Amino acid sequence: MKLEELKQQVKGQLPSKRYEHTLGVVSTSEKLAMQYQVSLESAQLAALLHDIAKYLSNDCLKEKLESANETDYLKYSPLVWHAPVGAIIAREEYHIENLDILNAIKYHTTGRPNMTTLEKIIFLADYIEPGRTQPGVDSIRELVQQDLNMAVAKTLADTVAYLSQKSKADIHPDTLAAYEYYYQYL
Ligand code: DGI
Ligand code: FE
Ligand code: FE
Repeated sequence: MKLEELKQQVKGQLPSKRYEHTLGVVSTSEKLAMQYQVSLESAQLAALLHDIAKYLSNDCLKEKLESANETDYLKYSPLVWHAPVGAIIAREEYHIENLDILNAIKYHTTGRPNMTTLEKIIFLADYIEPGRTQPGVDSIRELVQQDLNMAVAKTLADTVAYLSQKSKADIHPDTLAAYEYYYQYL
């Protein structure tokens, strides 16, 4: 399928605000892919599909996780569920077979230790796309130009700090493991 066709399909699946966010993630990922020599097409596909499951009900997300034997996610916050389910839908409904693209979608919310360059790009682009306004985002926008690992480390540090102040018990183990792994680059 051509990228333009896929864009129209995704546009039909998402509310307009979320589609705008998605286009922001696509353009940010494209720049980073060129800068860090990753396949442009992989970056575009992963970015376009990363939040495809964002508006499914928790019941529907739960069902998808159960049928894919990914029930560990059910022990943790539903806010994270759309990421692994997005990867399931990308494979089943959009026929994406490339494991790097599928993992970039799966881990876009939590991150994980030792990410591939594509995984880091999608994780960061989601956090810094032009529509984002959270505190500290500008310093990550600058860091990303210099050092991808340091930018990932700072993003995880900010996310863990934000989540700890909200509800400490609710941080996904992948987020914590990623934070511990990338801490070395801070
Ligand atoms: O889907 P987006 O809004 O574009 O962004 P996202 O997929 O990065 O994350 C959505 C929400 O998930 C955001 O409010 C932060 C939260 N989040 C990220 N990591 C964790 C988390 N929430 C919990 N409970 N645990 C996490 O580890
Ligand atoms: Fe998301
Ligand atoms: Fe997103």
